Amino acid sequence: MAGQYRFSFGPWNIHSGADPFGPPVRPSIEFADKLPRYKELGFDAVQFHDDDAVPKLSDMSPEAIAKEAAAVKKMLDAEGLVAEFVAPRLWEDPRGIDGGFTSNDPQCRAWAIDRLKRCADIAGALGTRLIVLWLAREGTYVRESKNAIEAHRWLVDAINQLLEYDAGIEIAIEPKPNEPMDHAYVPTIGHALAIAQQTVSPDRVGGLIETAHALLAGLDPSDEMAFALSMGKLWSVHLNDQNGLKFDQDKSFGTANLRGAYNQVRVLELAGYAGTGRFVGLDVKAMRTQRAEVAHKHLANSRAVFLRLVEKVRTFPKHVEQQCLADRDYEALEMAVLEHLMGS
Ligand code: XUL
Ligand code: MN
Repeated sequence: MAGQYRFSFGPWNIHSGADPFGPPVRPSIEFADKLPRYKELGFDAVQFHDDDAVPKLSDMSPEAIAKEAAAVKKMLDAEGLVAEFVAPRLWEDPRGIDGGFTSNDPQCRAWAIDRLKRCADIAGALGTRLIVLWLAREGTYVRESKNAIEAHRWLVDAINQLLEYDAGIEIAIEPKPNEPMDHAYVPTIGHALAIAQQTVSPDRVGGLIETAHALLAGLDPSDEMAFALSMGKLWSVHLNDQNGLKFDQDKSFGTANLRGAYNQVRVLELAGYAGTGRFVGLDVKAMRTQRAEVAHKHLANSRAVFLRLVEKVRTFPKHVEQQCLADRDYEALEMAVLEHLMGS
C-alpha cells in the first residue's frame, strides 16, 4: 500500500532574501510566526538546525539548552507539528572556520564534538531521533592545508562519539561536493555510506540526498537516491532544483528540470518511500525578488509539483513501459515519458 507523503521544511526556507551581494529585502520573521505557516502550506514537520531551536546555545549550559528545546517542543505540539531532524550548524561559529571535525586545531575539533552532543540533546527534547550532518566546512580551499586521510578518520571518530553518546539517535549524512569549500570531503552518497560502514554502528548512519547537491557533483539525483534506497538508507531528502553548475541555487522543485524531478519522484515511488514514514523535505529558497506577502510560494509550489508528479508516475501506462523494455526500444520509452509529462 502506498502511504501518504508527509512534507517538511526548515525555518531558513522562509527568509529575508539577503545574498552575498545584497542585504535583506524582506522583514525577517520570528520563528514563532513561521510555525502557523506550516499547516497552511500543507507541511507536517519542521527541520531544525540546533540554533534554530536554541539560538544562543553556545553561551548556555547543557541543562538550559535542553530546557529551551523542550519549550520549542511545546510550540510544535500547539501547532500539531513534529520535528523531523536537528542539524548542527557548525559553519557560522568562529571555531568552525576551518571545519569542526576536520580542523587542524584540536580545540576546534573538541568543540565540534561537544556541539554534536548538544545537538543530540536538542533532538531528544524535540522528540526526534534523526540528526542530519551537512559537513559544510569539512574540506579544503587548499589541498595542502589538511591531511585528508587523517581528516576522514577524524570524521568517523566524531560520528562514533555521537553514536556512543546517545544510543537512540540515527544520523543522516547530507553530501555536497563544494560551497562553501572548494572541495568537500563528503561529496556524494557513496562517500557518505562508505563512512557509515566504518562507524561503530553502521545501521544507525544513513543519508539525506539534496537534488542540487547531487547535480553540483555532476550526478543524477534519482540515481543517488536509488543507491541509498537500495540499502534502506535514504532517511530524508532535500528536494529542490539547480540550473547547471553554479552556486547552490535551491530553486523550487521541478523548475529547472521537470523530467529530472519526475525521476526523483519515480524512484521514491518505486521504493515505497511514503510508506516508510520518512518525510519529503523541501530545501527551497524564495527568489530575492519576491515581495514579503508572496515569499512562501516556493514551498507550496514545490509541494504541488511533487504531488502532481506522483500522479504522473502512478498513471504512466505500465503496458507501454513493458512493451518498450521487451522491444529494447528506449527511444519509444523516452517519447512515451515525454508525452505523458506533456499531457498528451
Ligand atoms: C546547505 C544545505 C543545508 C542543509 C542543512 O547547502 O542544504 O541547509 O540542508 O544543514
Ligand atoms: Mn539541504
